Amino acid sequence: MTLEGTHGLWGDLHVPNATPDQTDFTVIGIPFDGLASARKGAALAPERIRFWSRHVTPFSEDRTRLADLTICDAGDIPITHPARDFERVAHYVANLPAGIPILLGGDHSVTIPIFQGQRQRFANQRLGLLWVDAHPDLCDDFDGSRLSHACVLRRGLEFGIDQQDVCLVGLRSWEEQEIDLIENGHMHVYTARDVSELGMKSVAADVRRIFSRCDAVHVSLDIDCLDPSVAPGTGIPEFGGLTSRDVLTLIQALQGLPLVGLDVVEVAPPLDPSEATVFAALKIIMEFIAVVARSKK
Ligand SMILES: [Mn+2]
Repeated sequence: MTLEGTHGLWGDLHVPNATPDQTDFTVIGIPFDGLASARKGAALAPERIRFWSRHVTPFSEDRTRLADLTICDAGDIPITHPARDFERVAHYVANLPAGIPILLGGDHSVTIPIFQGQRQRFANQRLGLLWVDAHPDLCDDFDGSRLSHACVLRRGLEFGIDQQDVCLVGLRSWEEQEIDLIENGHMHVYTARDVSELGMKSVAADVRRIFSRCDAVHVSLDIDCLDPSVAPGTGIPEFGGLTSRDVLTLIQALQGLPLVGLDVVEVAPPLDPSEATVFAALKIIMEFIAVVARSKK
């Protein structure tokens, strides 16, 4: 193993000098953690995930060959002034061509403009949202900010994502201002304890059924959905989380659905010297790519 990597960028899937209209996926890093409420570090995730992407193989765990698919790694969109620069992210996402964006946070606030962009990109279509997270991020305002990483899904609903087309999986932590929407709203909620008691196969089958009526499905995955014993490198680790197998089962169950995007957020490399959290994110991304590869066959 050399320091440069055993493979090229993204396990050899990256095509140098390609543009997003020429590839199956577009990778975009958003290295920003200015709206994380507790521990920071997620701004360093895109660089570390890309670095280790040279050490993953172009196969999924079930030996799906990924080499037929292509990635354009479009680099990073820097955020210095969120109110202004989030507009750039939303505009970029809204105007992407047909391929599937894979967005690397950053704290979860970067998903606010991603939702905005996806809502515009699939205007007049039924856009489903799979939210995999320890937290629902449904606060209207947090620490004086409406762009906080605790307000992400609330903003997404305001952009016009229908509550009935939202599935939340892995939840286990709540703020007072979120309780009413969780208990009296119309979203589909599967807590981490539900997953433990029902089994992820059963939960994933529900999720598939709910999204089967959607025209497009975006996946937003906060790495803190995982139990901190397997992914400690995140701002707010929450005890009692999903297993790594749970998350893979959920991702793999998405096969055949009209997937239109993935964001992976809240990976904070400085908080996990083992970098297992970075590798968890990479595995999730590569298995997501494999789902698309199998759907194309
Ligand atoms: Mn979270």
